[in-house]
Amino acid sequence: MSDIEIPESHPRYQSLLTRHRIEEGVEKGITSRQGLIAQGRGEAFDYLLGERTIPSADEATRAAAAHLLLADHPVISVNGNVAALCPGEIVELAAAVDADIEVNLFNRTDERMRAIVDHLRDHGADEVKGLTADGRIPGIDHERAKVDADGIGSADVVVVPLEDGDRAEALGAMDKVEIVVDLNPMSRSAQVATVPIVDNIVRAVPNITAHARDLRDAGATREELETIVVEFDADAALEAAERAIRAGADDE
Ligand code: PTJ
Repeated sequence: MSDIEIPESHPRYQSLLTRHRIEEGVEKGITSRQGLIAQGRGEAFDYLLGERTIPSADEATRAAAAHLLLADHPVISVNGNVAALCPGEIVELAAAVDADIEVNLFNRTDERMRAIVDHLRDHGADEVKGLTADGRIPGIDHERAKVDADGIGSADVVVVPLEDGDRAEALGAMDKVEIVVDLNPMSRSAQVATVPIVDNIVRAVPNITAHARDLRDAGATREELETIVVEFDADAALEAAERAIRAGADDE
């Protein structure tokens, strides 16, 4: 990831770096132009959250790590924004929890699919799924329905960052465990997620990896992981995030 010409001590460094990555993603044909708008929407929520991981998001991230360690076939879904913002971190997470990576796009074109697959390979991914597209998610009539049968099609746990709501709903209807990363706790995808992580993707992905490594290094048993999963309360996490955002707005 190329750097920007401002010092890391700049108070808006992270935010400016994130913008730069998205802009560069559009220039490279990885991110859609709609992705710029989605990023702007996310930034507004992040600003109100204080651009930090709130405690309820950290708890959700730990529950996500436990789900991924328990999974038989976990898959991380990647779109144009995720590929631009944290490609190396996605590859690291996949390695930490033995997950597949699959590209799945709302604005799907062959060129963007290939550009994203190549970009992820440049960041260390061995295999990237999504180009075969021999499976379909029932109940969706747009390009996001297209999945690999041996990828998202047969996954038991799917990480779906920055998603629009209807695929999130359809994956839930297929009885898959869904880990959603979305800065808007009121979005449909966050609302239907098994585990909603209300945090910026650039913080959430490395944080899931760190929790997964900690749990593994501590020798967590299946029973202990299952307890973390069962004790996680998605509604409470969404309420806590909404409260934090409203408090941030009141402070302005
Ligand atoms: O690459 P494609 O073609 O698959 O298209 C991807 C986008 C993101 C353009 C598409 O999925 C889309 O339009 O998404 P939405 O409906 O705008 O939803 C994106 C959600 O992600 C919104 O709720 C944003 O608040 C949230 N979001 C944006 N940036 C971030 C974020 N959440 C976490 N981290 C971010 N950096």
